Amino acid sequence: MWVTWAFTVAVACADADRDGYGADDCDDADAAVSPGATEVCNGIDDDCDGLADDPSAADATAWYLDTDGNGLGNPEGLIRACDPPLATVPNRDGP
Ligand SMILES: [Ca+2]
Ligand SMILES: [Ca+2]
Ligand SMILES: [Ca+2]
Ligand SMILES: [Ca+2]
Repeated sequence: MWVTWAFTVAVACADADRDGYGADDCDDADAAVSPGATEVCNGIDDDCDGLADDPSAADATAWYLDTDGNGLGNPEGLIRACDPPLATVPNRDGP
């Protein structure tokens, strides 16, 4: 009897938000956050890789390094990020 009770409690604690992830869920209070979730730009670490809004985010934007400061980025200086990195612009020189 005790064993059954302990097992039930353990399972409940292992996946409180019922998203299918237990001990490896970095936010067990939010079903939208789990190692199987997609990273999106929202200020939180959706996919539990330790980085919030990392460049792999599904809706990250392309930014271009503007090394000469003319307001147009270098096409080779492409950076994907949620927020504009330092010295980058959302447009680029050339084609
Ligand atoms: Ca969970
Ligand atoms: Ca979760
Ligand atoms: Ca992440
Ligand atoms: Ca995020």
